[in-house]
Amino acid sequence: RPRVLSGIQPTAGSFHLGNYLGAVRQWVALQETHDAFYMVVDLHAITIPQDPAELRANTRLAAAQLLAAGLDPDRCTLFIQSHVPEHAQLGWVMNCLTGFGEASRMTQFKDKSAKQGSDRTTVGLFTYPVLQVADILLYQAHQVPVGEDQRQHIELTRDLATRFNARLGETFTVPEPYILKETAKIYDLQDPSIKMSKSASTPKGLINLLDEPKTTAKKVKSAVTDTDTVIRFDPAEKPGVSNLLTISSVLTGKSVAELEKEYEGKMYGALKTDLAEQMVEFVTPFRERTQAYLDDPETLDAILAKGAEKARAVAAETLAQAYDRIGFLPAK
Ligand code: AQP
Repeated sequence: RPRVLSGIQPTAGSFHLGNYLGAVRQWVALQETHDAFYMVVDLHAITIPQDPAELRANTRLAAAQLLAAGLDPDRCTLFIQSHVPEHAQLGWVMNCLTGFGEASRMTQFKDKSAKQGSDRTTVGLFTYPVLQVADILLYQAHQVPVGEDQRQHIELTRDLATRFNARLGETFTVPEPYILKETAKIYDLQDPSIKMSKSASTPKGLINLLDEPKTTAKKVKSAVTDTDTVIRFDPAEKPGVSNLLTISSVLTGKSVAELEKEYEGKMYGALKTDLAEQMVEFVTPFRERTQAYLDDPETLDAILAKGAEKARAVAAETLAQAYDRIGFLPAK
């Protein structure tokens, strides 16, 4: 079985619809066909300041949401990044292999640091893509299911794996991004020119999966469309409507072409009302399942402990091989 690896941040509150459609949904599907490793990336979360109690709670919350979304601990390995110390260890190695200019070209860092200002931007945020390289290479992943915003980081991973292999001998699998075209980028409901994102979206433009279903329905109904009336998939001319069609297509399992046909001659309100209903149908059981995992932290922690053990076995083997190639003297 080919292997996949991906991660998600333990965000305060809730995953958003972009996280789910762009990444987590694919994770659920891939556990059937791949040897799948998925993690909550708490090491990445501390690139910005975190309250310790909240970070702990958000880490459990993220794991609970992943299980609620359909990850099955019998079919995949689900773990917390900091439970596997090899991530930080290989992360350092990768830092020493990365050019400063190369890291400086990462557009996510440029965007985020420009917003935060240099005094509030940590060196950790700067090297976070390099830690991500280590995350992926430790598991010899063939594919990395992510949204479009992560493509550049997967490219960096390929470059560093190739560089290490060329200098020190074949060690790492060079991974491919796994990005589904249709859902690679879900857009903000209020400003469909930007991606839906926890840091850039306005509250009304961001669908949090754990919001009250009523709030979700309201946000969908007040989504920005355009002054035309035709329901047609045309991301350049009609980004708002196209975004709604994409979301509805995934939630109903109908193709966008089928939906276009269904809404022929109908107004935007019809699409929004239906989508609001589809969203409520999706988030209601998702919320309940998440809560059930949160109500039983012992079971949740046991799943994560088992996941960490499985992950560590793989990560330790890769790290030992990398350390050997580098020339580190083995501890006796
Ligand atoms: N709008 C999106 N469309 C498609 N995929 C998306 N992803 C994020 N936003 C979209 C994908 O979700 C996965 C997890 O990303 P993350 O851990 O970076 O989660 P996040 O920090 O909550 O994502 P944000 O909202 O994008 O954070 P900020 O605003 O801090 O940048 C990834 O695979 C990502 O591609």
